[in-house]
Order: sequence, then structure tokens, then C-alpha cells
Amino acid sequence: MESSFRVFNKPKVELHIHLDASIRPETILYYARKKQMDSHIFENLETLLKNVTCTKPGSLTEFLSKFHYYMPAVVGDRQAVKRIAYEFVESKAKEGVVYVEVRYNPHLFANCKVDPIQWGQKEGDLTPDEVVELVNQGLKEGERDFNIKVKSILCCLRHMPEWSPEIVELCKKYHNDTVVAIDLAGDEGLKNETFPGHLRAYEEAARCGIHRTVHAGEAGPPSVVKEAVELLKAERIGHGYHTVQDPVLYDRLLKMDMHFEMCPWSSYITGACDPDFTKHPLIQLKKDGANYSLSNDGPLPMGASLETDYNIAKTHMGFNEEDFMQANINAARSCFLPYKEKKELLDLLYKAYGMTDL
Ligand code: FR3
Ligand code: ZN
Repeated sequence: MESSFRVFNKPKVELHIHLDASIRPETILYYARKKQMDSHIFENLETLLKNVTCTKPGSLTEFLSKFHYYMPAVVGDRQAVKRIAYEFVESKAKEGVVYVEVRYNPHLFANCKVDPIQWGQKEGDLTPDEVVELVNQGLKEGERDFNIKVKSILCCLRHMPEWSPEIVELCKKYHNDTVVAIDLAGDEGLKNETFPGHLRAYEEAARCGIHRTVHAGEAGPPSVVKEAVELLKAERIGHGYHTVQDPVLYDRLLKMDMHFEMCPWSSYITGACDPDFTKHPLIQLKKDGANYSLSNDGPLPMGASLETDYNIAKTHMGFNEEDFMQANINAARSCFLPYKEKKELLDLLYKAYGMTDL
């Protein structure tokens, strides 16, 4: 497929992107109108984008307020959930992504069997289980129509340990029916009484061969990364920027070949890192030959696409074509596909990158 990507117009692999942060604004408007929501923000694309997109570093509260604006338009609507997943795949294919692992928390799209019901919704009849089924349908139809490979990751949320037992059960029920892993997202600053619920879910995931990634060291300190690796048995770290502040831990993770899912633009918008990209920890990871990849995290609230992340890496972090190829090979070798499919993906990249003679 012809890709619109300019900075690195070769096949790409993306491991860290949230479905609920990748909804097309047109789709939000469509369902807001269908639900007859009369907020002024749904008047047109311009007012919607002005309200749901961050333009400069802000607080977590501000970031979450974006979800509060647009999620009510789509929650509980079966057609919307499936369409969001399908359109996500189409968008990724257009960017030249050949394999993507997309993550989300199913409870955030449900309005039944979810306590408390999110985004101020009334009770309906869409359960988290059916959300996963609908996302799977949308992803699989997208895979077929747009010639790209897609898997999914189900997110636990740090402030909702009560949901984590069901998340891991859904991972088991839909294992390899697009779902390949469990994730933990949300506020890393939360006190530890929420932790045991997530720990049990991760132990069950490990026991059942469900892969594990954890958002850690994004806004939080290196100790959260340590906990993710040692207790949650994380195989990959989401963001992990602050790992470098603990040289002993960082060195250990380098030696373990731990994978870091890096999202440069996101780290700017969330204020996780210094706004000066030339001071970004990704530069040190590249210098140290760490196992990292490049992802977007969520184009809607972040107000930028994967191409922005690649542009930042090129313009401010000294990335050349070879560095981009290496980042994508890292992503492929650290992805959660079964061995044979991983090998096929790696072969596809080697071929596209002209590395077949090596
Ligand atoms: C997280 N989400 C979507 N995008 C992100 C991101 O960090 N880019 C979802 C999961 O897919 C969770 C959103 C969310 C809901 C409730 C509380 C939260 C929260 C607290 C995200 C912190 C962060
Ligand atoms: Zn994330």
C-alpha cells in the first residue's frame, strides 16, 4: 500500500497505541449526533478538535478531561465500538504500519456489568466482554481489508483493581483471538493498596502464557519500573523514561534486553519528560544500544500522528534511516506474536529494508 509517511516510508511496527485515544473525530461527531448530544463541542470538527486535543504540556486532569468530552459519544454503542476498531486498522495501514498491537480497557466502552459505569453514562446492555468481541470483529475485518496484521492488549487501570480479575479472564477467553497481552495503565502515583489486585491478575496472566507489558516510569520514578519487572513480570515497559535515573536498574534492564515502548510526542504532551527533545532519555537508549521502539500512544488527545514521533526523532534526536530500521526490528523481535508469525514479520522487515544478505 502507498503510505503517506515521509520521514521513514518503509514498513513499520507499532507496539504502544491506545484504541480509545485513536478514534477518528468524524466518527465521534457521527455518534454524538446519533445520540443527540447537544454540547457545543459537537457542532463541527473544528470545535471538537479544539476541545479534545492537547497542544502543550499539561496535567493528568487536563489530559483525562479530553476523554470525558468524547467517550460519552461512543460508549455503549455496538456499531461505534466495532467501527472504531475497523477504522483504526485502516488508519494504521495508511501510515505504512504492517503490524500493530492496539490496547484499550474494555470497561471504558461498556455500560453494563461495569462498576462504576464510566463517563457519567446510564446503564445499558453492552458488557466489557462484548466490547472485546466487537473490537475483535472490527480489527479482524480491518486486517482482511487493509492487508496489515493486528493484535490487541487489554489494559488494567491502576485506580480500578476491581476490574483486573475480569481483564485477565478476558485475555484468557480471547487469547490469540486478537488478544495477546495484558497491560497496566493509569496514574503511577497511586498508593499501593490498589496493587494486590493487579499483581494477582498478572500472576494469572503469566501462568496462562498471556504476555505482559506495564506503563511504568512514564510520570513515575524508576521504582515503578522495578516493581513492573520484578513483581508483575513485565516483558516490556510502556514509556519507562525515568528508568535512566536509576543507573543500576537501567544497566540491569539493558543486560536483560528489556524492551522500552517509547512515545516521544506523548512524553512532551503529558509532561513526562523535559520539553527539550535534545535532552530526551530516548537519545541515551539509542546510544546504549537499548531495545526500544517508537509508538504514538494516542493521536486524538495528543493531537499528532506516528509521523510526528518519527519527525521528532529525526529532527531532535539524531535518528537516521538505519536507526529507524533498528527501532522497527526491535519492535518486531519484542512483539507478542507467536514464534512463527514473529519470524515472518521479521523476514518481511529484513526484506523491505534490504537486509536479506546479512
Ligand atoms: C490511556 N488510555 C487511553 N490513552 C491513554 C494514554 O495514556 N495515552 C486509557 C486506556 O486505554 C485509560 C484512560 C484513563 C482512564 C481513567 C483514568 C486514567 C486514564 C488515569 C489514563 C490516568 C491515565
Ligand atoms: Zn500508553
